[in-house]
Amino acid sequence: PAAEIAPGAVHIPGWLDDAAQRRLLADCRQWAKPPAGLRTVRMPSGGEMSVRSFCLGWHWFPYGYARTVVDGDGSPVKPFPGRLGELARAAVARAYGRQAAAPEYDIALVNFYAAGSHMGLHRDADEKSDAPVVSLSLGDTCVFRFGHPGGRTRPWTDVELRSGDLFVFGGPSRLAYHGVPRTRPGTAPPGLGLTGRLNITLRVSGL
Ligand code: MD3
Ligand code: FE
Repeated sequence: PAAEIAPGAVHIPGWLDDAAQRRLLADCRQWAKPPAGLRTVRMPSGGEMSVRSFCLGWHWFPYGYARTVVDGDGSPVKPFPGRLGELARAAVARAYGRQAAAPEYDIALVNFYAAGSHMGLHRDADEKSDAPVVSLSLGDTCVFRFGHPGGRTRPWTDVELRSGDLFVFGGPSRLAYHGVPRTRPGTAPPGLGLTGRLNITLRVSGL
């Protein structure tokens, strides 16, 4: 059953079936290869993120978007596949029902969480569009923390995200603080063949 965690933040457990999860994972394994493959993100402060990431369509770096891996191997970012655009539109329709204006999704940002990886509370404010962000989870279950737009303070809601879950963040939730305090290593579906967690976010750059 779908759950609205906050206005505009809709969680649909088990949206991707086993076959769709396996296909998305196989695609991610290809996209993660060099050039413009999976990399560690270094923050302006000098610290490194514990998750590793790659992008399609536009390359995210702290804090902006570029067409090349400006903070890595310098390669052009791989193209955004039309298939992921269709998946994003289907996800938004599933979460909100039919929408008036359907924007063109043009970014995939994929995060890999090995055991022990986490993501601190942050906002996604580098896109120049207020279109909803679509999140798809594969592999290990995680604890996802959803706060509010006012800062890294309580109240927040912790939700377990499992392999195949869809989460759509739009409207008043688009600029809310959120993060992943922990994953639960060893909880991935046995048939999937993934050690760790992958999160795929689909976004509209507005660029
Ligand atoms: C709420 N990723 O890539 S997905 C990120 O699981 C990110 O890897 C987390 O936060 C992950 O920026 C959380 C859920 C998510 C993604 C984007 C959002 C929630 C969001 C954008 C706005 C509001
Ligand atoms: Fe985020």
